Amino acid sequence: MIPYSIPSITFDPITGTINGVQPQDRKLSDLKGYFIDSNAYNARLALDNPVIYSVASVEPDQGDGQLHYGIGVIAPGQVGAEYFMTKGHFHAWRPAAEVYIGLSGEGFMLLEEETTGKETLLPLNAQHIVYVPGATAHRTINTGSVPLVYIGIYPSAAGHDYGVIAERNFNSVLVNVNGQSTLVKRDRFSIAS
Ligand code: PAN
Ligand code: ZN
Repeated sequence: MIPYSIPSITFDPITGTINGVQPQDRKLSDLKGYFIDSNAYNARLALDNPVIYSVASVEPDQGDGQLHYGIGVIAPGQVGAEYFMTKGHFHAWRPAAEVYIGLSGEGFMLLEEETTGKETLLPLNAQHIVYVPGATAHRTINTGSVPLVYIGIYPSAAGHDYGVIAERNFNSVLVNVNGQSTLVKRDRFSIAS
């Protein structure tokens, strides 16, 4: 017998579209306060309000043992020297880990452990896997010239805690310095650099 009640899901690894799933867009205006160069942010917003990233989420079920997943698409671009990126978050249920798999494009994941503040920057390109441990803030960053597309798979109970990062942001920023992706401590970054 074929279990028809479990749907077959298809996606496009280049556009990040999941058939039948409406993505949620995050526009530049939704990211107020996240980019370090507020002058560059305001100047860009005065021109237009592009979609910085979108996420198509699939939540098949809730409860113990269940998983949710989402395909993220981050547009290429910068605000000042800082690459387009996600807001980043902790999971509301701190022990919840997550697996990210790069599908297309070029970028990085910035991880920051909550208790130690330890930072890790890992490439997230096609065929890269990044394991995000529990209690670790995670942000995805597009350093390439085409959309960065990835899938994240996490416990259904994980939830999103955006508050801590919205308040204090990550300790470091990933910026383009003479064409090189460079991680700089937030408090040492100067706009002229
Ligand atoms: C991902 C993220 C996605 C968007 O599905 O939600 O990359 O990033 P923000 O949620 O930080 O805006 C995930 O990590 N879920 O847990
Ligand atoms: Zn997450």
